[in-house]
Amino acid sequence: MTTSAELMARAVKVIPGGVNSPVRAFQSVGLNPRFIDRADGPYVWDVEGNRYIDYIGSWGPMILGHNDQAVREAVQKACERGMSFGAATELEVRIAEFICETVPHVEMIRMVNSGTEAVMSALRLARGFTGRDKIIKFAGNYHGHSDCMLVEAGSGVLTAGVPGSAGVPEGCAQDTLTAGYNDLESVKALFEGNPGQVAAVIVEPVAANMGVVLPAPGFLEGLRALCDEHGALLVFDEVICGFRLAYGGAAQRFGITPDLVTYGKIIGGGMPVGAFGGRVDIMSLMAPAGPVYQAGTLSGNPIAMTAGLAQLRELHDHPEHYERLEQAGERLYGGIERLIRQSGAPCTINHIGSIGSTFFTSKQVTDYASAKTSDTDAFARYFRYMLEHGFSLAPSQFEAMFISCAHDDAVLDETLAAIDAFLQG
Ligand code: KE4
Repeated sequence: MTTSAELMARAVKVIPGGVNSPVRAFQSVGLNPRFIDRADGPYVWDVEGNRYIDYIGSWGPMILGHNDQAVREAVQKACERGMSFGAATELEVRIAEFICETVPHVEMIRMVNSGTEAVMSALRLARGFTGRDKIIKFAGNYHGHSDCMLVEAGSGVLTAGVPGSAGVPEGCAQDTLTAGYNDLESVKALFEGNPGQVAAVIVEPVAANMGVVLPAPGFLEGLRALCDEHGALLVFDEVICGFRLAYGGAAQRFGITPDLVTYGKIIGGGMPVGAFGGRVDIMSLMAPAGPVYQAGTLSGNPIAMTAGLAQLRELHDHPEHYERLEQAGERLYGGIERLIRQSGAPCTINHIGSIGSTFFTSKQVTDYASAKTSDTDAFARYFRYMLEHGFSLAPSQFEAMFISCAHDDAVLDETLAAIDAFLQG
């Protein structure tokens, strides 16, 4: 039997940092990553055979639980008909029709292969539709790794962004403006400071990449009004929230209609799928129907579409799944809230539905600045304790916990008991 440590020693020789996505390297928690061998229901097993109750859920896609029978059997059957054709298929029509029929604000949709690709394409489309170049994003929001989204706030609120990664040209950063999450005044100032130049505002309607941070009352409504006032598009990045906070995502939960929406994760049922969609008058500008170019060899791949459609059908046809996710979220996150109060630990928790984050700070976390007051060393101690006791959490303070439909009350209560023991320790 090989061990995670042995695999990591081999991996770092042939894969940068030993992983295909940085957060998996466990760097912020100072541990060797666990290499996962298999998963089922609420559980994952590492290569040494250790079982964990899993709250990563592949970062969101596994909302039904790992190895869901309906999704697995549909994929197994689809594989017998061939893996990929590079040609139009009925499956792509069916999943697009299904989403357009069941998600009111999606009149047309284009499949891609990741959330990053969905966001990159949606922003190009917004620029093509409006003829404008600038994009407003929010500090602490993550929208994938396309150049114009790997940008940090400039020195002053009104200044252009600065590259947030090596390799991002100044030229890319200059058209990305950064506002404060839940700070409508900062958005107003950017619009007024860049009159007639803002193509779109892109927002995580519930932030989950600085840890979970909820929109303040009126924040999303304010963004909608500002975009309407200034002729910019409102883009909801629902890569995490989509089909999770409700079948219709945050847009449905908060009753706000975006002009464009981006999806990932759940829409693929565990396969690499992203998508962007929205108003037909905007989407119609996408090639080959219009002048905004975008393409993808494996976009709409039949196996991926099969997994996605099977998952979306299960979620849409059984609304009781969302009732369960709400109950489970209340049980777990409400339970953590109670344990924090009882222990007096310097922690706080934000949660909505089946996602939540425990912050190691006494401050209320309402934006990026308050999220950053968290004690990441304390989080790392918590993470290590939970891992050693059989719980797989996201290896970063600034990520979310994901509950699936497979997390029953016994699993949630076992989790609460472990957290209680940690907080009492
Ligand atoms: P992908 O390109 O990783 O499929 O999606 C990018 C993306 C876009 N928008 C939002 C709101 C996202 O959360 C993401 C990706 N989420 C991270 C987890 N915070 C993926 C995990 C990882 O990077 O490995």
